[in-house]
Amino acid sequence: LGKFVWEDALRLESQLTEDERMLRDAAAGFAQSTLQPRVIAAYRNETSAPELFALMGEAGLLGATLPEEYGGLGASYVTYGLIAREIERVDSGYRSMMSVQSSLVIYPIYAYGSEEQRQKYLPGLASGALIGCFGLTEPDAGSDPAGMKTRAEKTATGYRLTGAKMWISNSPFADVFVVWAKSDAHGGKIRGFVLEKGTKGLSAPKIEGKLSLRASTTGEIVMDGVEVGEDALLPYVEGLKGPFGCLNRARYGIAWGVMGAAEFCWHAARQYGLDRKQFDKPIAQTQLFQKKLADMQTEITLGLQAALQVGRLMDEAQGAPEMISLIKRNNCGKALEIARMARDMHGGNGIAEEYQVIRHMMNLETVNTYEGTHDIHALILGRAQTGLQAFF
Ligand code: TGC
Ligand code: FAD
Repeated sequence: LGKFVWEDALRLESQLTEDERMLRDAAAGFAQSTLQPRVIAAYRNETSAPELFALMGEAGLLGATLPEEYGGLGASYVTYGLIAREIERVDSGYRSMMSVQSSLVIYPIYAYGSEEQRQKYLPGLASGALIGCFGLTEPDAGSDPAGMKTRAEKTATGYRLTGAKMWISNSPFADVFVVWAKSDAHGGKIRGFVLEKGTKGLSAPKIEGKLSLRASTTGEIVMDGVEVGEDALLPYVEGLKGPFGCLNRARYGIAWGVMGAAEFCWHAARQYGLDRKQFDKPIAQTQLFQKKLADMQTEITLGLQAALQVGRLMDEAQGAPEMISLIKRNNCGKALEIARMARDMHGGNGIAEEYQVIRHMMNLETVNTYEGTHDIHALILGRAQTGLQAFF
């Protein structure tokens, strides 16, 4: 009979390649040495940290799946997931900064961009010299992005963009803005545009007062007649499948990432239960406490196995969007429950920043909502099994 390792119950470790383990260890080293020491104060003070992009780039954490010729590592989707897990073990906001840059900015420029656009932006984005953001959501179009109002009108030399995007990660300090707009010149179809900071009419005010994801900076994108050349259009995609192609990758990374946050909370709760005594015994020696630990261990182990399976399928170009909805929805929901449970198991200390579980809990409320809410992914899965559309 084999040995049972409590923190790796189904031996995920043995299912990874040597390369995957090596890149995962490098990401874990970066996350613990560079991100962990700053996160408590960054969250408390809602600190903007654009300088982290260059550090992440140097550590090879941006655009990991991008081919080497454009500045990436040419790594597998499993590796990308493992990186997300290590960063989110520290904070969902830092993982957000990384995944927007990798899946929502680098990916569309690589997949839908011209060779000139690839050469112009990708090396800088992969090194972190350039910071990107992704504008899909609007004040009146969140779960239903087809309802967007942002318009691109044709001009003699290119396009004029008018509209507003809301809740955009990284936008206040972004250099490169991938935005989605309905284009009159393309029969009102949704098209992607790459805008650059400093262009007349483009601004990105910061959204203040978030009580979740405070280590990541979020803003609006205001486009007041922003004029760009023909070369700003992403030529090779049309319609909602453009932004959704990017979201597939980001949602997949989130499914791994939230398991990192959940693992942090689980391990912290276990240790706290071993150290803390009430009624003359460690609270970890009570049945209720152990049941909670068993539930955490079970859900995390299953969530990681599911993420690994989807990653392997993506690496074989066999991943389907509905598989990604399943793991994004379930892993976010379970991670949020685990963080709330860990908060409870820490008693009063659970609300203190020093113990960190309440920060993860607050962050996971955002992660459960963005990139398709928990319920929107249920509707995607409901449609896939009934053939019936329940959105409207
Ligand atoms: P629907 O009719 O289903 O589809 C329209 C077109 O899009 C195609 N499509 C997809 N293509 C690739 N991958 C997918 N996952 C796709 N889903 C749909 C579809 O084939 C169709 O193509 P075509 O060629 O026939 O036109 O669209 P719908 O309007 O009914 O949408 C329904 C719904 C609810 C599924 C969708 O709108 C949705 O997923 N809503 C959630 C919105 C969302 O996820 N927003 C995310 C914003 S970005 C963000 O949150 C970043 S936070 C990141 C961070 O900080 O880490
Ligand atoms: P709504 O769509 O208004 O949803 C409100 C509630 O109604 C939810 O519970 C939802 O599940 C429910 N609901 C909606 N439609 C239905 C339906 N048909 N049936 C049943 N229930 C329904 N967006 C970007 O484009 N880029 C970013 O970088 C980005 N970063 C973000 C960062 C943060 C911190 C946050 C909070 C959000 C970010 N978003 C970003 C936006 C995010 O994707 C949206 O908030 C999300 O898609 C939900 O849209 P909404 O907020 O408009 O909520």
